[in-house]
Amino acid sequence: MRLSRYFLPVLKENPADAQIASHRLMLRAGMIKQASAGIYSWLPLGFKVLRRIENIVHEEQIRAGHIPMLMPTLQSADLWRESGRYDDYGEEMLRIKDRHGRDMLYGPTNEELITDIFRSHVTSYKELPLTLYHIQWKFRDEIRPRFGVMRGREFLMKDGYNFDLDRESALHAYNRHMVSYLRTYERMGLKAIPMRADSGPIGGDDTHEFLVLADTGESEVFYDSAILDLSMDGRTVDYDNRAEIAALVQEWITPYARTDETHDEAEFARVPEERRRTSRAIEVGQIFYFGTKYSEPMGAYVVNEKGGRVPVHMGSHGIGVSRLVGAIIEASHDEKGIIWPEGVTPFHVGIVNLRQGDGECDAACEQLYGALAAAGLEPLYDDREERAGAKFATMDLIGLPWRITVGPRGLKSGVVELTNRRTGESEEMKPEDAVEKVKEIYRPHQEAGLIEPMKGRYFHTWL
Ligand code: 5CA
Repeated sequence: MRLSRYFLPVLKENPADAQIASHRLMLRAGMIKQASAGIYSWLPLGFKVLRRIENIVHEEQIRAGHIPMLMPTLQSADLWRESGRYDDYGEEMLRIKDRHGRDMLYGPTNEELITDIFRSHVTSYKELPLTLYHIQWKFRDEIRPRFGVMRGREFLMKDGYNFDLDRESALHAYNRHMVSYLRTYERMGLKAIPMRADSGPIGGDDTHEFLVLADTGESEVFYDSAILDLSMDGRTVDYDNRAEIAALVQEWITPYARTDETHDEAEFARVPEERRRTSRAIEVGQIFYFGTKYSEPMGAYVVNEKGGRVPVHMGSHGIGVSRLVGAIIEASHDEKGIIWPEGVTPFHVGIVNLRQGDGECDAACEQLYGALAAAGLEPLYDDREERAGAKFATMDLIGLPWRITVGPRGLKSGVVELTNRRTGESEEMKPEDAVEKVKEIYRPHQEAGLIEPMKGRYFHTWL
């Protein structure tokens, strides 16, 4: 993309209403614009990051054997009356009447809708296990929407639902979700810690939240610092191997890690003192096993091997897709702006032309641009007639992890400069070496995907 043809409405001043770094930086970097309280338009740069995050979520869900689909945002109240949640859900649910006076609602979550789909089509144990998921906008009429996309009223969530014949198989689905989530967050450059949590209005006994440590987080957490040493390290896993998946989960849930709702002082005291930590944290996902809470009242039964009719065991599993954009920024920024992890960056590398209009500089930039695009990468070329300082400030603000600077002085000795946004370190090298180096940096990210690297397309296709 050439910046001269893009829409990147950066703000020079700090917006007055933004209290935390991610909100401030998303507004300043032209990623979002508030439409009304807790509701945002995603401008091109923000939309790109959102799509990158979605893609990683899709890839890791599909890898785990879960099946993508799409359910609507508006739901009929009747289904919620069947589960008994229409009255329970309270003020957070946005209730709407259509022209015929029928009660509708903007879905805050989808347990009822998916259970209805399941019961309409699945009747036998032979069709199990089954996990369906979608990534769709949700609405919760939060009393205090704040911190930008972090606590929105309209927000994008991945929600997945497993249907299993018995508790054991449903717990394997729970474990599969935990492992796929750990891989997902790691690919986004995040350390998200699974913590025993409280189930709230979703219900059920087994639930873990995934938390990213950050001073501005809304949750209070208590943990054993040993958990920070754990990593999936890109490990490949066999999702059908119950023992292997259970062992991985065990590894992650053994160190003490809880939110304030389930925190137990006596147990925490058994963690060696030097490893006891308390912190604020951002909840970026939650998984639940709730057995037959929805299948029984809604009649989602299957015939089992012995010919009996049994309610299916279910769980639901959510990732805060739009919240993740803010959470990643909270975890990765400095005073100059955002620092995108390579896995989610909106553009892979910035190209800064220090003397636009100079024949040699322009040609060198065009060549870099073409070579990077041919490698399946997306460069953002700042080809505007602007001062060098302004170009650097924009690149720093929008946080691309790598920048190639092209200037007349360097070109005289045949070099450009490759700069790392995180460390600020720069290295001079031949343009073709800079291309090779950037290709090498992104190779593991391209290979981590199930899908072909983008070849000038805006979206990956998953299906
Ligand atoms: N049905 C279950 C799982 S599918 C569910 O709704 N879980 S949840 O309530 O925990 O939401 C899942 C994730 O959505 C949360 O972990 C959080 O990251 C995100 N989320 C929840 N509320 C908001 C909000 N108001 N703004 C942005 N993200 C939110």
